[in-house]
Amino acid sequence: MTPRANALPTDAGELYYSYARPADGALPSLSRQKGLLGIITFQTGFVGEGDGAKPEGILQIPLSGRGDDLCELWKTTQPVLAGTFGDITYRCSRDFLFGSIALAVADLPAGNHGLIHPPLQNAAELAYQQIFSLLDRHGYPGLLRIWNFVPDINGVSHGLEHYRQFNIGRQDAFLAHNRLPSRQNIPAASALGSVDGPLVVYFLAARRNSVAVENPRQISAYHYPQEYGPSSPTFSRAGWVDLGQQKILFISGTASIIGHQTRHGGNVAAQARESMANIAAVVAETNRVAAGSPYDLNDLSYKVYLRQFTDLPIVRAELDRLVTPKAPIFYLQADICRADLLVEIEATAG
Ligand code: 3EB
Repeated sequence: MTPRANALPTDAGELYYSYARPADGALPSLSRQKGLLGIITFQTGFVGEGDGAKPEGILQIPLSGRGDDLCELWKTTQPVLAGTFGDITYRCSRDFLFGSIALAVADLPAGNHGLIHPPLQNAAELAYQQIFSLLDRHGYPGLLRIWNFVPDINGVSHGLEHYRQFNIGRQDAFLAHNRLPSRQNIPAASALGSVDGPLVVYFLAARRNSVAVENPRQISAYHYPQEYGPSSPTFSRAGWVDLGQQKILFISGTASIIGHQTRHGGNVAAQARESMANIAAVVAETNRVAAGSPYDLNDLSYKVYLRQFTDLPIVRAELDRLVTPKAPIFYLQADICRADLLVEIEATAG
């Protein structure tokens, strides 16, 4: 039997994620476990060992530090090798690659025309160019999921908001690597604001593409009109991947947007409900297009990013009404890519 186009071999390694709260000082030992692809911590402060070294495999995202003291772990069942490629640090198994890149954001001359690109455009283009070069070089073309942390995301320089600068550079890199003609090449993503520091991007890739899923209640982000910036954001609403025994659903950061417009400005409870209605629509769409057992909201693990961390009780009350208490929900403070958005929710199942 010939394998389906999006299926990995049936003996493919499996991919596991979890949100864990390591005991004080236990993070370094977690980073030494077998099959570890990556650990992400969102806490500020020291995560190293006695000698001051930060253990390999731990990525620290420069957020405000307000939020659940959890880390995100990605593991596989296969042996893992570590490497670097340009500014990227990665770990890979036969079937998967987890990587991260942190690029200082500076006014640098870009391209060979002596033009100065806005700093976040520059950094995004360089980061994504390096990511695609690595994936092409090592044969993991399927970018399954990507998380973007843009410093001062709603700040403005060179007359353009940092997020809008970022979108230009990101789209240019997709175009340069010929990744836009097929909409199946567009990954699920989240984009949040970090405190001042580098642009940080982390990602999961595989030997094959996931199936991109869009949301019928929303215009595809890559078709947003120019009122949101000169280049549209390059991400899909979700990606579903068939690994043989295992199927994984990655739902992108999801906000209170209908069509292309923000809804419920200033009302975080209504924004949380609308975001969950969008996630429910993406789940329904996945169930329609993907050949697997149907998902529902109770099958998902969630990460919730709040612009104002004091909104936590309001948002938690909304989610607790919609999702089983057994579902892992991880709350973090971060700025959101549109200045009028108060909450963004991402979800994963598998
Ligand atoms: C939106 O739907 C909300 O630019 O990669 C969510 C997830 C959002 C990913 C991105 C942006 C991104 O437009 C914002």
